[in-house]
Amino acid sequence: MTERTFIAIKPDGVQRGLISEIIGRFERKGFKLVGLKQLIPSKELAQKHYGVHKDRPFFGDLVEFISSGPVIAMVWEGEGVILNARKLIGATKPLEAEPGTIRGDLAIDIGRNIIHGSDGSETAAFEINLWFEDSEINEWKTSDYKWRVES
Ligand code: D4T
Repeated sequence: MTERTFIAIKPDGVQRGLISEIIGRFERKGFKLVGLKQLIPSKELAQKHYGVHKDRPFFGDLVEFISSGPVIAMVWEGEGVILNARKLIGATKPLEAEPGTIRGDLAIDIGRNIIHGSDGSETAAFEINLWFEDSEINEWKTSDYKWRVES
């Protein structure tokens, strides 16, 4: 099923110069970028985004970290993109993430795990709506679509 997911390169990924490396993996897989912007998230946005973790001991540090510098916020579209993006990203703890995944290849620490991806369809809808206006998301077709998806 064609669906959309919210992906964010966190401040550590941006500072470490990993934007093109990360975006390239999603592009090469064949997913389509339909929304992209750089912003320094407000504390309020970070708190809403991580609202499910508000009672966890790491919540304060997490909000502080996410709002500490520029983030690349993106919406990616494609067949099964929500679950597949989580596979490309790898486990939350980078030392447990398999080699070949983004976190498995590029990160060490859970508090500096460089990328976020929505974990299900409801979360994806909530997060896309939280980070993007409808007018910031583009409907388009790649010219080589038929070489990626039989249709
Ligand atoms: P995100 O949401 O950032 O893509 O991460 P995950 O979906 O893979 O993992 P999560 O929601 O369980 O954690 C959110 C975020 O909090 C940080 N974190 C998490 C942390 O700093 N310490 C911790 O003990 C946990 C569990 C890392 C990711």
